Amino acid sequence: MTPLPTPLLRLDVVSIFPEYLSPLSLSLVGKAITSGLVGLRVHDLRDWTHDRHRTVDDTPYGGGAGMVMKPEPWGEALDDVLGDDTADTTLVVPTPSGVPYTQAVAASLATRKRLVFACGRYEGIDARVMAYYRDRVDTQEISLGDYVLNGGEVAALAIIESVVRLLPGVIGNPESLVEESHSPDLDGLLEYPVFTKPLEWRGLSVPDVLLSGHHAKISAWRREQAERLTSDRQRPTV
Ligand code: 6GU
Repeated sequence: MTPLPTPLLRLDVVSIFPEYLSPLSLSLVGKAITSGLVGLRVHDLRDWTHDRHRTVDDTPYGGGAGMVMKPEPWGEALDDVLGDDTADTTLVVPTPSGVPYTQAVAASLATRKRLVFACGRYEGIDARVMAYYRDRVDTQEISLGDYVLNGGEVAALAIIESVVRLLPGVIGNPESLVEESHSPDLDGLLEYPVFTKPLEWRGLSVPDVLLSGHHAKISAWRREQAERLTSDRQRPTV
């Protein structure tokens, strides 16, 4: 693999747990980074604090349980990390109150030059931080789904993996992006079940049609399986 002079996509992640992002050095994403296709920098938010305890949180105005992330470290961190040129940059803020994440959102993020992830913890980041940056850079608050994680790091990992695999040159055979669940080519259908050798395993056989060599029949069977699965899982189609 020859390193590219400039990466296709630059990623910055700001977190109080930079080690949480270490899986990004593995597998396809890791390869995309070491090959130079993707640039990754992980930053510790506490590097932008100025007190002895490196404080990033405080109690919420109005009361209530939990702590809120202070705006000042975030402001200093994001000013530094974003820099002056925010063209083609998206600030991604993972939060359970964000817009639902879908393959279409992944595809649109994959067209950007730069993604900066602001990973909050506790009860969230002081809302003025998002209000401030929304006016200055494309900002997307994104939720992975209707459940609560302890912070944005796991969501950032999921978003980064789903975006990076869409970049040209990351997946060996780009055909495999076409016929997968949630790909636009499948009209919202989930992927059909797949089989490999051996022909019989623990008394279970591979469906005969897949051995027939009859491509039209195989396509029809796969479509029917995908439709049944999508309806069984109560998933919408396009
Ligand atoms: Cl993006 N962040 C957090 N903290 N929790 C979540 C989430 C994101 N998506 C679902 N739950």
